[in-house]
Amino acid sequence: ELRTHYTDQINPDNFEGKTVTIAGWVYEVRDLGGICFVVVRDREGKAQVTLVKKKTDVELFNAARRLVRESVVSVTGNVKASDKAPNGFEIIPSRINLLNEADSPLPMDTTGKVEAELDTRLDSRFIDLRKPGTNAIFRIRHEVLKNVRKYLSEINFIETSTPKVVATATEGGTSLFPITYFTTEAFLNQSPQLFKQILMSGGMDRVFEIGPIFRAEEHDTRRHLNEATSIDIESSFCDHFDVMEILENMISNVYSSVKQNSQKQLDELGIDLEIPEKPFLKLKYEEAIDIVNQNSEEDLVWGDDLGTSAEHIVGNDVFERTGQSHYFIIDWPTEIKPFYAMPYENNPEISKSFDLMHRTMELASGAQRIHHHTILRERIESQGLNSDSFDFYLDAFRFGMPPHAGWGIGCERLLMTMLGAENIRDVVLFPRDRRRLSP
Ligand code: ATP
Ligand code: AMO
Repeated sequence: ELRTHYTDQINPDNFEGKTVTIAGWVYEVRDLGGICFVVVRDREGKAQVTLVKKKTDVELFNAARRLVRESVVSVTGNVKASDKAPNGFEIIPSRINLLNEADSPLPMDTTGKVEAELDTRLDSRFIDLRKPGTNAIFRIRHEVLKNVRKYLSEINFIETSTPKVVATATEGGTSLFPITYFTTEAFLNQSPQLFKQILMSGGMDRVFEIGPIFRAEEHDTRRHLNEATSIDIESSFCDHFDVMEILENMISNVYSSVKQNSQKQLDELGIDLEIPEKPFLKLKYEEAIDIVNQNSEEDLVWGDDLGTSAEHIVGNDVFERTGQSHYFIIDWPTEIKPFYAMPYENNPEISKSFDLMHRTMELASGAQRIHHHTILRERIESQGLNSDSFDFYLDAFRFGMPPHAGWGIGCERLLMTMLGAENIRDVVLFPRDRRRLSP
């Protein structure tokens, strides 16, 4: 057997004198002549293996002191309580099985003594992931997604998967990645938008999807990826306020679960997670514009999009007033939202749309959707798109489409804001950006 326990399952109280086998990487070898310490690291932590020369078989002792850092080993031995050892115990080995020796020097340090540049870390992600802090981020990501699934399933959402190779664009503003699909041109999907709406016509009522989205964003920023993971929902017989409530409940729920179940990882990252207070502030677009104009040199007029610096001004203003990072901007001008956003019946200049913000960054956007076929076709045309190429989508609106609403939230942005990461690439295993196509 290569492993009986993770290192964090062993404790001095219950394991004294017991034989265990741990498996992992050689974190450190300290050879003091008469005594040799080998620290083994696995996914959950570290354990010290102690060899006293006089009491150890010569071959075993020599094998231990010759171990190269980051080699893979399986170690069998007896647990002995020790105040001096980390976690209060050490393992006195009877066998050290070298499973795979690592080359040296390593592409980067794993002890945290030398902080590598993000680019170096991403180039050698396999080594970077061995650092407890990096490992913690992706353990928390798992916890986030696990709870997103749990929460949405509990309130009757059905998980779906829709195509990533598609024929049309949905989100104006960002561009598409064209690909060759046999003999035709196709694109990588920017959003499951059209498909999740079609599913409403199919009577699936409430669906969610967690999947990749692709955006040919030209700008190289701390918060844009070219391949991101989107958490999307669509819900029938709902308006935008109903789905905003689902969104804030989901976020609050996810924060609570992470705080409850990932305390070890949060400690590792030095994070004291604050659960956002519900309900989130709902700021009207026109109020946001006023805040920008009152607090800066900018002179925005109704209909302008909020750029990066405007988002900063509004986010900071909201934070100063409420102490909260999360807030909605609602009632956006119809013209600057995608074609599918529903205009208010009594004021069609404004749409039933919203963005969820976190301080200075957009976290999610959503809307109640247009469910009338003719109005939708007109909106597509008025945005300069050819509605014929949307027939596969528009057909679903002709034969019984219920009123519906939904949103999409970027998983990486959710994680980034939760963990206070400086760069979105920190929370992606293998980020895709303008310069990075491998690993
Ligand atoms: P969308 O999904 O609507 O394209 P986004 O999620 O990219 O928006 P943000 O990241 O919040 O939105 O950015 C807000 C606005 O600022 C967007 O219009 C975006 O295109 C623009 N923007 C973001 N980064 C830059 C940049 N480095 N230079 C210029 N414009 C930028
Ligand atoms: P939107 O275009 O705002 O809306 O995208 C939804 C959310 O996805 C995330 N996101 C990104 N994250 C990292 N890098 C990117 N390049 C990137 N682009 C988007 C953001 C963003 O808020 N169809 C609508 C959603 C809906 O209405 O249901 C849509 O795609 O967190």
